[in-house]
Amino acid sequence: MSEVFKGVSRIKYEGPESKNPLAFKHYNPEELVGDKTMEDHLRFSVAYWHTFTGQGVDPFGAGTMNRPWDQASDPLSAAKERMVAAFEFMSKLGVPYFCFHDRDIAPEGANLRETNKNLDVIVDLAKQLMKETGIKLLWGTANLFTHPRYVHGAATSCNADVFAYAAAQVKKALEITKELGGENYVFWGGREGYETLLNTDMKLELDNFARFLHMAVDYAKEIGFTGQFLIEPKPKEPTKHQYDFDAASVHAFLQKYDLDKHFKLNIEANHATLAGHTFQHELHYARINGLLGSVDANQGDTLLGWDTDQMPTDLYTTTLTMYEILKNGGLAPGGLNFDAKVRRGSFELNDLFYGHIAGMDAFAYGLKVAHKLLQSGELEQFIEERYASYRSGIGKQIVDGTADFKQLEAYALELPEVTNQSGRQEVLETIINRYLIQG
Ligand code: XUL
Ligand code: CO
Repeated sequence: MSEVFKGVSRIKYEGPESKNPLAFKHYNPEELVGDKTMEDHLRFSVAYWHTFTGQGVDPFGAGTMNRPWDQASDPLSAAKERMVAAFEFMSKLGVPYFCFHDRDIAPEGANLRETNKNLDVIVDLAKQLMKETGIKLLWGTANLFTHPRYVHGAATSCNADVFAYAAAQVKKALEITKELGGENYVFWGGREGYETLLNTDMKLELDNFARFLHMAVDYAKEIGFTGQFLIEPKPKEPTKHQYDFDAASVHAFLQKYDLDKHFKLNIEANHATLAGHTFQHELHYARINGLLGSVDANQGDTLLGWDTDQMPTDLYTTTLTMYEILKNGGLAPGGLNFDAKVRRGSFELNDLFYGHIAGMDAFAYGLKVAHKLLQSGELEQFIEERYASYRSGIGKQIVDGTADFKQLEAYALELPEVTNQSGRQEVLETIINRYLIQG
């Protein structure tokens, strides 16, 4: 297929004053922030499904997207044209990584054998294009939610045949992820959950889910796949209650089933808010538990109660996200994957560039601000002082584990009235605003 994104050349950095919608205002890949380049800090990835496969369908309306590759005569030819166009787009955008589900890149055939053959054809093409462009695979995954066979779940289905089919699909997805040098492998369990407990054996489903993940770990070992395994929490949608509800519930699950050494988390902004948390809460919880592996970068809409997967443009959130990522020592081998789609009304091809440039600039800006904020140590200093009572006296005894209830009672009985200090939330929010405005 000839050039698809005509009239667009490699997107360049033009600086904050630029008004060119096809230029970066803040993302300057080679620019050093601290000891790393922006490119190395941010590890941007394009999500194949939203950007190349999504057609702008919603529950009330048909697709709206102008996507020349969808005009091809048959699904396999469309998949090839789509892949070539994807690499043209990603090269012009200058992103180092992409991510896919098996079914985004190649169509299902009449049976699993044919489907796997289709995948092999497209994986060969992807391999060649990756070699030509230098673009790498951040992660692969299997789509265990679209096909009607997964109506009752995949690894948590009530039907053992479905469990087996899902296992075969993940086996193949692991093989192709390895083949393409994928640095991670993601499990997102959109159908792993239930609609009603009236028909659900929750204990068996959870045990089976763990069995499935252990099998994946064993198979990865067997074939020598050394990428990082990631679980992506989400509380609901499409299933009413999803088992991987949020970072804390996945953490408990991993610990219970002895999987915590093998998995980290892929935290997604809009999933955090659906779970009633801020994005920063989920990132922070994962980080302090050594589980922050990768990020699906997007944003929701406070007025809408579902996963709108919008391009992340909110600078406050990108700043606090990068603050957590810097405190995590970065994300590698994970990255920032734009699990985000342009709005249904943004159906022109160039909207794909505008959307990604907006997200990349918002994260580059957030990175710069978060770096300055961290260097200043203003927030850390405040928190350190706030907890000073645990560094000496009775507080130190509590932390060292040498105090017990009887000792604490004796101490409390002798205490004069307790005095507390202000949490000064507004002062701290003003500090963030100061750095945000300065840029
Ligand atoms: C769905 C979602 C998925 C995962 C990969 O909400 O985020 O696209 O990122 O399966
Ligand atoms: Co996601």
